[in-house]
Amino acid sequence: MLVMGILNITPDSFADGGKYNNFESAIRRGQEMIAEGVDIIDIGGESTKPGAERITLEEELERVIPVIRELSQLGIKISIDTMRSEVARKAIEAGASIINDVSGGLADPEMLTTAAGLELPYIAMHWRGHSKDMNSQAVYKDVVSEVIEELQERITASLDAGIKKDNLIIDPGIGFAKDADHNWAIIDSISTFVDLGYPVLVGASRKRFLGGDNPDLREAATIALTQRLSTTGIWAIRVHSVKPHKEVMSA
Ligand code: PMM
Repeated sequence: MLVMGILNITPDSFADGGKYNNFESAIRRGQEMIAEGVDIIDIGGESTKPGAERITLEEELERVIPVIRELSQLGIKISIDTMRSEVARKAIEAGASIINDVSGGLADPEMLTTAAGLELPYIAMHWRGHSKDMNSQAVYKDVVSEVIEELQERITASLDAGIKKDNLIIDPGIGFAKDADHNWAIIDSISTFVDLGYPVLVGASRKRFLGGDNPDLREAATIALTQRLSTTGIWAIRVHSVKPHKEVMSA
């Protein structure tokens, strides 16, 4: 199982907002993660926490591109966490090699064809709408089968747009239009997602359902979850801290 380290260059992400909000601190954090053995660094400029407002394209590019350019020179694999095809394209030019789209192609009609044209891995996450109103969309009769069904639609759309099967990665979207019970139901059934035949990424790190109002206090639960997921056949976890996850995986 690979470890994808989170680098949010945002003033307001729920767990690390503001910590790496300038070029120097972002590069320092990237270097730290590399020293700790991270496999992929996921760089994002737009917060997707519940209720977050969108930022402009220009703002997103200004935040992520210089950091991608610098860190990619250190030889680390970089994914760009964006819903915008233009950001994806420029991030790839700057040195990123994976597109991580939390909207699974739903936010930008150009995203899937852009990803297909770039011929690089594309992560399609389960998503029901922008952060501003996603909590009201956390309504399911059977969360696992509905998320699987909606992800299947994104898989079909991705393949139809020309993304190669070997380049497609799926993510159940923990915390996106899902309450705590929904998240736990998905985690309990993660093998159903693995059985779809695509690499599975899980991003649960420090999210609210892991307990407590202070995201830093959710770290112990995140590490325990990594240990649990490490035997399920998923491809990667997306986490804020790297070393403790590496350690618990090899314990
Ligand atoms: N979660 C967040 C942002 N990007 N990408 C993927 N693929 N999966 C996730 O679960 C995911 C993501 C929000 O969390 P953050 O604010 O800690 O980055």
